[in-house]
Amino acid sequence: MDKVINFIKDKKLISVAEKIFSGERLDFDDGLKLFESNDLLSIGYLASYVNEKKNQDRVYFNVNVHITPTNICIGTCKFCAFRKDKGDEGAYELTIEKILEKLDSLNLDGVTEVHIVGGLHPDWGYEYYLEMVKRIKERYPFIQIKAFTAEEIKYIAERGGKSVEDTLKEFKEVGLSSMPGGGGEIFNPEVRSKLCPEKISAKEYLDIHKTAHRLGIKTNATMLFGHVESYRDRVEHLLMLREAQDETGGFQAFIPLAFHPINTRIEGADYTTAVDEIKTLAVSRLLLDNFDHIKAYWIMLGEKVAQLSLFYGVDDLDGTVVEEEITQAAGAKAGKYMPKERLIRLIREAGKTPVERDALYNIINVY
Ligand code: V47
Repeated sequence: MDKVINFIKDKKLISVAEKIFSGERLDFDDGLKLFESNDLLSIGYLASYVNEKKNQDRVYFNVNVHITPTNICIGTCKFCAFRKDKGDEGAYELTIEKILEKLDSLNLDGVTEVHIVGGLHPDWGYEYYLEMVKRIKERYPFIQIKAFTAEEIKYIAERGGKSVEDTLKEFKEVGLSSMPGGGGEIFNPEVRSKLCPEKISAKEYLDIHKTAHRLGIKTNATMLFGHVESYRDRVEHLLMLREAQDETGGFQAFIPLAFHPINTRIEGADYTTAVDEIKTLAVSRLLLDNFDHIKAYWIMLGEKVAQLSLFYGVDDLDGTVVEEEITQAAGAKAGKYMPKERLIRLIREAGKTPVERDALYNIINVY
């Protein structure tokens, strides 16, 4: 490893590299040094070293579709370009019949996951959401339902006058397979109150995920980056996730979400850059030593950065993603759909082995 250490240009990273090579856990200061460094190749080398120990040359991907049942939302998150009030132009709400029709209209051949998130609709009750999951599962028993952020679960539970635990138990019974990581944003309370003052706190987000884990429901975690947060906020966010994962082990993947500025209400906001995106993915790989998977969401990163990230600690590409709406509203440039063959090619040309997985990381095929 001495030879490798000689190649590290940013000498502040040497002590971090030594910890990584000796298997020692990184701390807050290490995380900050990594984010503050522009020695992207060294950070990438380290992240790749850690990833290859965990995942060898495998890169996971999935064949999935997104359904967003409504954009009407009582929340007012400033980064969200998707939300509408009832009666606004472009506001929509899908009945369960319409959701099923929409799914019927998509080519579901080989689809293993439906990803469902949407607004907090002022009129929808507990039973509506439960029925939605039940009817989708009845119609497509072969598709795993990854649905509802922690924020939505809390809202649904409140609508039904139930605890989060009872709600999750009931949703699991009717077909909920796992939960997405949306709503993580940035945990720091000051930043959170600037971005989304009405949203559940970091503690609530983590408690809901931990409750799901204890009930055998796997979840993902996210961090929305590139708006008004600092590197310190990012490190704090990642270390809070690592601590929660130490407790339950129920997180499957971490997904850094690159902020998109169009139609949002964040002053002076701009798109993230490739360097910041790649660095954030790599540092996430290094700090989250207890997460198996770091996922590049190509819808937000673009196909090219997502592919390059496979050299910087990423082992998971989500996914074929038909019908994504949230990023489209905020100025997505990447497109809406990626054929499976293209995902396989992106992974192969990075010299890695494409592994198709379902929502629970069961292996469907190795290419
Ligand atoms: O919670 C909202 C984010 C999330 C913007 O768990 C924005 O497998 C960028 O969580 N720019 C929803 N991001 C998406 C999400 C997700 C996506 C893919 C996979 C998984 C998973 C989860 O999108 C929201 C919010 O954090 N978001 N507005 C925006 N302007």
